[in-house]
Amino acid sequence: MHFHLLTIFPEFFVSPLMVSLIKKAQDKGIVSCTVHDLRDYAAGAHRSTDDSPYGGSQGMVMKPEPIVNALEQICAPLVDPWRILLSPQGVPLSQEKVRTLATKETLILVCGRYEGVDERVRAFVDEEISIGDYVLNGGEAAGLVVIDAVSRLVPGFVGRKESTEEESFSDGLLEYPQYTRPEEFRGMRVPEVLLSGHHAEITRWRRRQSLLRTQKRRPDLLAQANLNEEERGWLAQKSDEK
Ligand code: J9T
Repeated sequence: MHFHLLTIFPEFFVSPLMVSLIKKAQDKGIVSCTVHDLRDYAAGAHRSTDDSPYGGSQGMVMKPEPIVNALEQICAPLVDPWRILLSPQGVPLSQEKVRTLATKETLILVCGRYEGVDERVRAFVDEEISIGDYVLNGGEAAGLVVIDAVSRLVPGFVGRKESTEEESFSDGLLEYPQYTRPEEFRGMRVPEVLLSGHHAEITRWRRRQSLLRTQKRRPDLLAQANLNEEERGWLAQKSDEK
């Protein structure tokens, strides 16, 4: 999986991409991240990448030429690059979207600044993605979120297959509670079933905890989740008990 980031702040990406699993994945050669400075694609003595908005208002707007020049030059030698503009106006990022993005060979992530990019840039990208309903100073942090979420689905990125598959959202439910040593911490004990060694019971307990937690915290997710009749019945009974 190849990621290309287009930004006016290339330094932003130095340390986040140099630590932990994303660093290991790059060392292993299963992921590559290339950061492009938009200034390198800007014309004029000042190589400016932004300008004041037509019609007037506060702030600056990113000029179209540096972004489109960069997209054209970077994409020219690539096979089927998928170009994404990160913006609060985009399609919300979800695990399903992440899975689709992980099927691409190369993602080009255009990081805009808070005030916005010239509208005509949108004609040169394949899609626009938002990481949530809030505003950032720039698309850089959003670009990192996309890289983080997508790269962990690249085969070989996470050690064990289960660790990606079992976690929250992969089956549309929140994750069950996790515990490690000690058995008792500040008066709170680890649930007995987890100490029992009965694998079938542990699996059932975890599934039910996932169901309860999702019902309580994210009922919107539960409506979409893949539950069987028995699970739906059990949950209905649980909420009647309250
Ligand atoms: C400037 O970019 C943003 O503010 C942004 C990008 C992607 N998702 C968001 N929610 C915000």
